[in-house]
Amino acid sequence: MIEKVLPFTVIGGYLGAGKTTLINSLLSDSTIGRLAIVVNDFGEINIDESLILSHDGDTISLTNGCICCSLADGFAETLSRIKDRSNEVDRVVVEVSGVGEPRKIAQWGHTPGYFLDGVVVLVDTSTVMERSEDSYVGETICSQIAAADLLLLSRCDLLEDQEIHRVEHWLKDKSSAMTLRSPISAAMLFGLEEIGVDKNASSTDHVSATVEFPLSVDLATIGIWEKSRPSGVVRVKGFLNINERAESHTEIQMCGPNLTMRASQSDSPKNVLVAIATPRTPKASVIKWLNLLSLPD
Ligand SMILES: Nc1nc2c(ncn2[C@@H]2O[C@H](COP(=O)(O)OP(=O)(O)OP(=O)(O)O)[C@@H](O)[C@H]2O)c(=O)[nH]1
Ligand SMILES: [Mg+2]
Repeated sequence: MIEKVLPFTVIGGYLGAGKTTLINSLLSDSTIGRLAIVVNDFGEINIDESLILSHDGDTISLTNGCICCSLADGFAETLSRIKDRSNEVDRVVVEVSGVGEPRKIAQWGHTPGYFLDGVVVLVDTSTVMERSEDSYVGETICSQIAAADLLLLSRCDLLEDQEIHRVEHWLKDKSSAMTLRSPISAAMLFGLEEIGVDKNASSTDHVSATVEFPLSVDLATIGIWEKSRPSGVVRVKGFLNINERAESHTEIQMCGPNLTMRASQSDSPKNVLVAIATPRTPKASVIKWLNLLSLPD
């Protein structure tokens, strides 16, 4: 039997940037499966009492199948407890302390039984440029930003478009990660809908393209394809038969700039990739890019 491996997503960002707000929105989204949320302290998340099924010391079980775990006993112990319940959970999401280093926490995503799905860093659009120059906290903020695979801009609702553009432009110098404005759908954040499910069910404005591949693909072709990703593409997920990995069907995950490949645990025999791009990305460019994988050498 193949051991279940849980995706591990890190949510970082400076104090008050919006990490818990994002996590609360994930907990109320029924489309993304059963989450194990890891937080320093339960006080940080605002769990609706009526959703609590049971509270057992360091774990709260919710009626929607999600669990919340406090880090009271440290990461090793908490991840071991979640692994014991891996049949009840589909993914792990960790909120990093506002002054913590997301990249360090991301290392726990390499614990056996888990794989690192990505580091999402919340950025308070209204203060980040000013705070980044603060002699006390500037370094922390810049290093959090540099650790991101995906940057999520919060408080855009309070700002003019021009100010948001200014921050987006500024971030380009600090990080090569994709930048999106919050709120985004949970499906978007996690690489979304399973293959075969209604592809229009994800965020309305984002561009989604699906391509099936009749033949298996070389690793060298994947290397070239990865480097030519159109800038709007933020997420790719799916399955491929890869010549050099002929022993198994391979699951492909791309979150921001990171490409991950691992043996598929799905029964799906399809070779198919779904790519999601930011609004206004020409769909044709996304399809053309996916099709690079089926070009002859
Ligand atoms: N207007 C607005 N308020 C937001 C947004 N995101 C978060 N907030 C508010 O900002 C405050 C802090 O948000 P949290 O989600 O608790 O921030 P956090 O990053 O978890 O904070 P710490 O855990 O203390 O580091 C709360 O009052 C939120 O309601 C946003 O996009 N727009
Ligand atoms: Mg918080």
